[in-house]
Amino acid sequence: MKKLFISASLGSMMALSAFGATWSGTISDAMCGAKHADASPESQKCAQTCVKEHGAEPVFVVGDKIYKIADASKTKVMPHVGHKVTISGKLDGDTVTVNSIKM
Ligand SMILES: [Cu+2]
Repeated sequence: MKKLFISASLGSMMALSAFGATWSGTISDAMCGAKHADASPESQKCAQTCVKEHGAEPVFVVGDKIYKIADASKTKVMPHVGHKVTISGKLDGDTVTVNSIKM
């Protein structure tokens, strides 16, 4: 009976992660990566310059992990480059697909 319960809860956990998850982190740029995780005014300025003027890809920094942003989600993160945000979405390998993003 105990074994059955464990496999059932594991199954629902897996279903949940396939369905979506929420992370808190910082939108940075691929050139500077985790350097902008503090979201200080300098970091915000640099990340925005990197993305908008140097064409760096926006990335999502969570702790010491750096995730890519799915192509279809890039327009959603653009207004938040350099900001600390909470993203709800789906993780596929190291690429995040954004459902919703809030500061
Ligand atoms: Cu930068």
